[in-house]
Amino acid sequence: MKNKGLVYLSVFGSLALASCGGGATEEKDTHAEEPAKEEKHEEVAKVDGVTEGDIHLTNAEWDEAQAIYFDRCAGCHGSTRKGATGPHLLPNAPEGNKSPGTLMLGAAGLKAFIENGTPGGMPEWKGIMTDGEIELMTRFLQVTPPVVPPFGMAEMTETWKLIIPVADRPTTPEHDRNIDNYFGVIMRDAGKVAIIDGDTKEKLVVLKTGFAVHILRTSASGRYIYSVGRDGRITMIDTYYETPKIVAEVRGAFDSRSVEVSKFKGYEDKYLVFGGYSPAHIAIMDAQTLEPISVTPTAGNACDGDKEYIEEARVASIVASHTDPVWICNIKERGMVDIVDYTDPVHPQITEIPSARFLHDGGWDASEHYFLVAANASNKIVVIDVPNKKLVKIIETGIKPHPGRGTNITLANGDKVWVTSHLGENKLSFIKTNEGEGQWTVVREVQASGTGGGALFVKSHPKSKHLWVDRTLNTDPALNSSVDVFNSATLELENTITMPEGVDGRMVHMEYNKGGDEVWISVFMGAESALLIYDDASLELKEIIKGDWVQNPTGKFNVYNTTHDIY
Ligand code: DHE
Repeated sequence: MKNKGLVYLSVFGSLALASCGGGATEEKDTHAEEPAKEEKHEEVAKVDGVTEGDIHLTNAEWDEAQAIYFDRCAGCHGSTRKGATGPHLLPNAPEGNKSPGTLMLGAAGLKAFIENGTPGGMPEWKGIMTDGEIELMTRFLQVTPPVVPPFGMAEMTETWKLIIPVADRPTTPEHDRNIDNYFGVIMRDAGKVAIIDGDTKEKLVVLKTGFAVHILRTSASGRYIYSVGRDGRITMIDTYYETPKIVAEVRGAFDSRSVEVSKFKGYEDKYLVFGGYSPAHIAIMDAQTLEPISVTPTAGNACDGDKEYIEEARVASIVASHTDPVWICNIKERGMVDIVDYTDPVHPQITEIPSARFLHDGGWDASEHYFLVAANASNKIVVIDVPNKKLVKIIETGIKPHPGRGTNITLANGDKVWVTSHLGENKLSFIKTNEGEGQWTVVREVQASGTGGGALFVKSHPKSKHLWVDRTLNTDPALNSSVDVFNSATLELENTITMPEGVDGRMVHMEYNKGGDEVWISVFMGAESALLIYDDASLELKEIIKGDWVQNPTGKFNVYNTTHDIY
């Protein structure tokens, strides 16, 4: 085998570094760091590929396979292929691990898994990946995986770029628009974020923000929008400008999914927290400039007391408390809920609460006192009492709960419930959150249309009488291209919203406007991307936002609702 370490840099080094710190602000801007990328490729060109036994990949194939793995597989199988919610993909099974090594599966076995998926939740990649890409992955997965190079404070600080210092930014908005009703919309595959005025539906700007942006969060004041993507890059957008601008960037890791800010009184717009997938760590930055302040690795023992030490303990969802100066960071593989006190951001005090393995996504109950998070591969929802830093309960709900941030509604009998959908089965579970009989139990279960799971997100609003549920990952095209709308008091299905003419793809992720009377839905993974805007009372389609710039939109985040955790 030849020099894989060097080649490894081409994805975990240049791909993200080239996209970070270049000061790219407007769509047409180019990245000042392109030469760095070329330098790395020159370095890579010196070696002649990777050979192990009978398996050979050229340099170009190795780079392509890493990029495909990073994009399609790392989320479930881990950046180092040691396994996460999905099994390991190492040539030989580690001792005691029941999943066979990839060499034992061979090219034919791997091809069958990749093409057909598994009942356990692995998608079918045939039709999404080409036959050539699938064949390439069968070779890549049979050779030793690359090693993650170090990425700590020094590397992070090197990528930090303060594009517009605080003193040079406007002190008041340069416009009369209603920032509270701005929407940040992610164009995942284009690596861009669009800022749309929710009142007028005008696109204000489309900004280059990095590879496969995953989520957006807003500062406590609502002024700044932060994006984070699969290249670990955080981009900070200032909405005070007439045309919103990128004012700072930094890369927090090679791969990530989450970012949040300090929201407690006295700490508004002060600190930002970043969750690394690879390397797995919690990084704290200055929320005004993105200057790195500290980094804390998250490796450690698993929650269930079996003394298993987990190196790749990725940081999944993060929420900010409104009642205490803390963030709640969910350490996926270890099943630990970390309550991070940011009063001393250089040495943050972390209280670890053991819960259940494979923590993923979650959100607040209506009181913003309890945080509920899915331990998706354990089929559980974990409830945390945040001010008291205590585990309240672990609740079995169904196969692979996937709530997004969940949503809070009030049932006809007065029960306040937090809702989760499921990826693995057709079930919505309603967990009672207010005091009284049945608190922290599933008090209702309801099925959406058709059969099978594939639901990713649920959404309602305190002013709404509706609960919206997507089915994005269901294999039935009729279901993945529609959204069910339930009466939020009776839980009767009121309507199934189907794809309007001239739009094609899957429906994903609902977001309300500030007033709570409009719902925005993304259409992606099809021939004609769009944003659909529905009237929440009549369920009529109000507007379709389309155009060359609308490219595979995924998450949308209303400034007011995101700042105040309204869902
Ligand atoms: Fe997500 C939230 C991780 C696939 C769209 N996603 C999250 C969060 C995590 C996560 C940890 C919670 C962040 C928070 O609240 O701080 N997502 C992952 C994965 O690891 C996974 C399974 C595979 C991967 O490689 O990324 C994955 N996610 C997807 C998708 O395929 C989606 C539909 C499109 C995409 O971006 O690739 C997708 N995830 C989203 C969205 C949110 C999200 C829109 C934010 C929901 C919200 O309302 O807050």
